[in-house]
Formats: sequence, structure tokens, C-alpha cells
Amino acid sequence: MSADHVHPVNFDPADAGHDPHEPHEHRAVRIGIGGPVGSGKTALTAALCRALGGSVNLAVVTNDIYTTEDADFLRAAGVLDVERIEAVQTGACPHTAIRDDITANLDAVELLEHRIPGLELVIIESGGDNLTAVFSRGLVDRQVFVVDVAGGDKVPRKGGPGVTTADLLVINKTDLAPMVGADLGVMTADAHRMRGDLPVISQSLVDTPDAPAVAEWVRAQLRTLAAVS
Ligand SMILES: Nc1nc2c(ncn2[C@@H]2O[C@H](COP(=O)(O)OP(=O)(O)OP(=O)(O)O)[C@@H](O)[C@H]2O)c(=O)[nH]1
Ligand SMILES: [Mg+2]
Repeated sequence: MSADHVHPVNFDPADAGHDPHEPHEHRAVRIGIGGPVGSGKTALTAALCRALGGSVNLAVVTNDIYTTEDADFLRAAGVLDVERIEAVQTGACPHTAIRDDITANLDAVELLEHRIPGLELVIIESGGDNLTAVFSRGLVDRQVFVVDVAGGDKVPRKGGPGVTTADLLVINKTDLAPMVGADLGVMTADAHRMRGDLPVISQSLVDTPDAPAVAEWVRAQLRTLAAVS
């Protein structure tokens, strides 16, 4: 796919003079959030904005196939100022724009870095995709993979690079476990077996709307990455 078909859709005319490929000194930490359709990526992104927005200078890039639905949701939720949210329309399978041709996402990140002085963190939400979709390490410094309980307790043991290699696996919607007959003990045990020492967080955004455990993990990544840069 060419970059002509994958583009940030809400460029502000005020950014028109900006060449995203121009070298610049400041680079924000980039954290990708991926996972199957409807697992709770946008809800987690909103929760992180609420939890971290007061103390971390952050922005968000959303990816949707044909719409700007997720960016629209975040704007409407009022979790961030609108100039801190950029939408990329992938026009194809979401993994294309986060793994194969990351140009539009890089452009969106660099636009935000240009627009917001001292930007520390950019959260990039992938479009919902299957268990094989992961971010290029050229796009993100860390990646979170979100699966949900409603998909059944078999999901972690099905594996795939998101489940096995993401820097953090989130098992979301634990409040729904009794409704769908999912065994959280099995999910957690399978997740740890598939991932070795990599961390797993189980959460419900109904019970803990600000995702405190994931927010703490993000803070730890910011400290680690700031120390090595
Ligand atoms: N019960 C429950 N619902 C949740 C939880 N987290 C998210 N949801 C709901 O699940 C639905 C899908 O959440 P989204 O955040 O839109 O999921 P997504 O992964 O961004 O979806 P796509 O971007 O379309 O792939 C929404 O109705 C959320 O309100 C949770 O922990 N518990
Ligand atoms: Mg979403």
C-alpha cells in the first residue's frame, strides 16, 4: 500500500508549513495499544488520558479503517484537548498502517510533537484487528495488547505475537466473566505460560475506570525510557 492511501485526516491548516520529516530535537515516548475489535483499546486510551493527563504532557493517535470514530469518541469524552488527538484512516487492514507502512502514523506523531511543545508521550491506538497484529518497533517504543474476557477464556492460549510478545498484555472486561462463563484463573495462567516473564494485567474499566495498574505501568516505562535517552 502506498502512503497516498494512508493519511492523517484532520490536519490543521496551522500545521501546513510543517515538514514532518524535518529533523527535530524532541521525541516523545510512543506507546502502541493493539488488540482485537472491541476489546477496549479506546476505553483504555481514554482511561490513561484521565489518569495521566494531569501530570504527563501527552497526545493520542487513533487508527480506524474508514472513519475517525475513535478520535471522535475521545474528543467527545473530553479526556484531552482536541489539538492533542490525531486520526489516521488506514483504508485497509489496520495492521498495514502500524506494521507494514507506518508512514502516516509517523507523520501524525511528528505533527503532534511539532504542535505541542515538550510532548512526553504519544499513545497510538491501532484499529481493531486479529491476534496476529503487532506494531512495528520502528513506530512504538512499547506496545500493549488488549484482549477481553467476552471473547472467551481460550484467547490467551491461542497465542499469536500480540499475546506472546507485547510488552504488556491486558485482559480487559473482567466484570463480564460471570456473564460469559470465562474462568479468569485459566486466562491468567495461560497468559503467563505463553508470555514467560512479560507482565499481564487483568482489569475492568467498569470497576476501575482510570485503569490504575496500566497507568502505573506506563509511568514506569516513561521513567525507564527517559533514563536511557
Ligand atoms: N463491561 C465492560 N465493558 C467495557 C470494558 N472496557 C470497554 N468496554 C466496552 O466495550 C466496548 C468496546 O470498547 P472500545 O474501547 O470501543 O473497544 P476498541 O478495542 O477500541 O474497539 P475497536 O477500536 O472498534 O476495535 C465499549 O462499549 C466499551 O464501553 C470493561 O472493562 N468492561
Ligand atoms: Mg477503538
